[in-house]
Amino acid sequence: MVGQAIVRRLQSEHCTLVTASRDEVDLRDQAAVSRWMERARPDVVFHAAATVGGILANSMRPAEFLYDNLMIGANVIEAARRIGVAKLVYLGSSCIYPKHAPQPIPETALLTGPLEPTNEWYAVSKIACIKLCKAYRAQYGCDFISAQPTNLYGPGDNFDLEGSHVLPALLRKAQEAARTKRPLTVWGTGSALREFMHVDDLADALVFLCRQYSDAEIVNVGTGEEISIANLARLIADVVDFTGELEFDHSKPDGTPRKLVDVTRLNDLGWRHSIGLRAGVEQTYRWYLEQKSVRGGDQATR
Ligand code: GFB
Repeated sequence: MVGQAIVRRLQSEHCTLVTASRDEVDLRDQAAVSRWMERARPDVVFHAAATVGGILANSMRPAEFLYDNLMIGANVIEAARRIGVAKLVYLGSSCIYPKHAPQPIPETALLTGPLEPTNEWYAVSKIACIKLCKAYRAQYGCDFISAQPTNLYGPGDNFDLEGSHVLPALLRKAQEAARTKRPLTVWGTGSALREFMHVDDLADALVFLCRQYSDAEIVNVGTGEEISIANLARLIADVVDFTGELEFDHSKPDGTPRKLVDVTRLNDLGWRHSIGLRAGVEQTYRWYLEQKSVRGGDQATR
């Protein structure tokens, strides 16, 4: 999802795009990454690739989330240094911050307290690679920067109910509930607060940072606006035209109670998001329905 959005955004820039698809190169394989980097010799790298998933996938596949993301990050960062990449933009995540960080979360909250247990494996891999960028800047003078996006959504998202994040999951479940006239099941209590950003806004922010920012300090990328999961479910029900009951499944975890990033640093640099949540959800829902009709049934949902 993020890689495709960056490609869309860069199409209006004066540059030659080189992408590394999953079929082309396994980023966990150091030799394969080195070979690819030597051949492609990019000037700039946007490092968005990762093994990702929602709260359940994180809890059920801790080894993959830690190992894959450590390897992917270290391989790409080291190969970029070796061929002398002029700029690398590494994507972390808002889950790098402590579970009980002050809200909105400033960049300075990193490593000031224990992590949220449901995503600590993913968070540790992201923190390690953020530190790698910082260390490469200090020791080798590499202009490698690191952005921390908040919860993302948009076209290209994963709609698989086991592995996905909340927003695509609720879009799919609401659509199915409307069709079958059954209740919409929402995991947890609905009280957890989250911040959602459209992936096209993220891509725009990354291109902005790539141009404007060269510093060891990390930068949060978000909207500065939050919503409870219950209200997100209501908004999605409205977009999908689902008028039935919401059911809260208390056997599923809420995860971190609140996760709103402080975007002062990014705003002060001169960037602000432009896609509102409702408009973004409507556009994503249209994309989902188109995919479903093109690919047929559940094929669209991976
Ligand atoms: O999006 P999500 O899976 O990830 O869940 P996190 C957000 C909230 O939505 C949690 C609730 O409180 C979930 O219990 N939720 C309600 C649901 N219904 C559903 C549903 O059907 N599916 C899902 N998935 N959630 C992620 C991390 O945490 O944040 C990732 O696990 C990543 O590693 C991402 O860092 C940014 O926001 O809790």
